[in-house]
Amino acid sequence: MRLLLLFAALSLGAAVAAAATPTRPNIIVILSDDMGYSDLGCFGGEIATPNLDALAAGGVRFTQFYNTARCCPTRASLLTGLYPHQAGVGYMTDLAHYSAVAMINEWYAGDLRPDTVTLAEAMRANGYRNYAVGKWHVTKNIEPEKPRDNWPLQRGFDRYYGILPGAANFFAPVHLTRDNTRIDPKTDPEYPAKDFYLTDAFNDHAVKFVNDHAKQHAAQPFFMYLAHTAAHWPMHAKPADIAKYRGKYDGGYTPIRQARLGKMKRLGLLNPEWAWPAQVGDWSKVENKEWEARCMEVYAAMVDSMDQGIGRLMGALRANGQFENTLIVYLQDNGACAETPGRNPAAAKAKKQEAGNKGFPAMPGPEDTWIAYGEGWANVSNTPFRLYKHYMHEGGISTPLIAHWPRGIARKGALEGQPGHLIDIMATCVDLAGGNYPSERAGRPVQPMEGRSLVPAFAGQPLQREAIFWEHEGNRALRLGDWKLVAKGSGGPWELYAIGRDRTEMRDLASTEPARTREMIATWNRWAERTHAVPWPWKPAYGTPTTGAP
Ligand SMILES: [Ca+2]
Repeated sequence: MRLLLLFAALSLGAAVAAAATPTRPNIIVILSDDMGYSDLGCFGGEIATPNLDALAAGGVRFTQFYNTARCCPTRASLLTGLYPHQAGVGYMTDLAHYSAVAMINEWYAGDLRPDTVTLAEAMRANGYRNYAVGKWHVTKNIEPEKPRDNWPLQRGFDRYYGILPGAANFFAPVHLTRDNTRIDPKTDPEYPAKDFYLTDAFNDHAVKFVNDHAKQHAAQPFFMYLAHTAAHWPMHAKPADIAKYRGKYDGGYTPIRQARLGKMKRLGLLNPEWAWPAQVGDWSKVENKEWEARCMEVYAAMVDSMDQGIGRLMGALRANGQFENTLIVYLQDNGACAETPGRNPAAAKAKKQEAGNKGFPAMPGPEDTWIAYGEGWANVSNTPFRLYKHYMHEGGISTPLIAHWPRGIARKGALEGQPGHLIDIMATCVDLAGGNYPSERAGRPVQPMEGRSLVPAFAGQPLQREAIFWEHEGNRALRLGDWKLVAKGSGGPWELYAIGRDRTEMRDLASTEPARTREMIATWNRWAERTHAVPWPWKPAYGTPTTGAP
């Protein structure tokens, strides 16, 4: 059976290669930031995303694709094809995040390890030219006087335009970098935008790199990594985009969530067996409803703007005759974000004194605000799942994945239900590029990639996978077939869900399936030791029982 499946996969790859001119596709991986599972129109949302919806209609949507629930580990995992701890980013890159924990070993050091190969380095080994645009966030050395060995150009990319840390002011980013040079968006002669907006700048540079490539390197296929900061806080958007959503969210959380549930049902994204938790947040008790509704208006505008720019990128590919043979993969780096910047009046006041920020209750949107959209809207964004960014429950780790490639994907508009993970992107790219995965980097052996090529799944063929694993901040999980083991907090008890019929994680079966639970815990323990997730810096130490999750 395995041989037959392997043969089927190889035949598919060969058929794809034979049909293509040039034989290998360009590949563009688009990653967005801090968005929920049902924000896109093609996943049930009310936000206008016609371009991503068109990619979905012409390609395949993976409905059970997973990230690592947080910015840094997701990027480290995506870029290396490894679990984040193996890549050296067991937690975050930003040193401020480590103030509460002991940084105990090299696997939590917060910089890509030298014994890892990035997507660009692997694609270069296959003859591709490589472009990176957007948020990097896989090195702690973001200042120009620091070592640049983990900046994009030193990790295989030929061109780069973006920000090196994890968040930025969309109108005036302070860490904007072109190739190896820090630049000021207000005085950049190469991109003299009158009304600078970061999402536009990213999409415009993606278009520029595609056009330049067509002029200068047409004989070579390209790989592009386009990592948007939309829709990560601060809620910053252009007035015309915000105006499109004015009044749309005045009814609060529940009507929008109900509308999403209805649309998801129609799209075939909800299993009728699932129950779902009650809405988080009571609109009747929201004090400043106009402010709260504006948060979501701005969030929607940020996503809308990103989609508009992706449309311009699609247009550039079409104009260059590249659209048919470019694989575009879209996914999100973690679930919706319930973090609280700008939502606490006292903290906002301190921020105002520190940085001239108007803070609460200034209306979100403009440059001089720094506000997150909050837990109520995050819960709506993640409809129908529980919890958020940071957590290993489905609201933290679930992402839409759209794969669009006219010449290589025939199942237009299909939903693909096989689970997949970020680690699979490396395996997929290497598979399509020619199969070369470097065994050494700078004379040192590199860790082999962990993932599985998604190419068979593009055609509905099975992936040869046993399990997928997670750990972040002591939150942890294991997905094995239709079962999921998950825990919240470093001392939190393990929960077990029959994820096929309960993806919303409403019925914990750990006590009724003790043997299965024990076996899955043992499997997770073996993975955690092999990939260096343990020993971990969290308290309590792993395995120490507590009376409740922190
Ligand atoms: Ca993120």
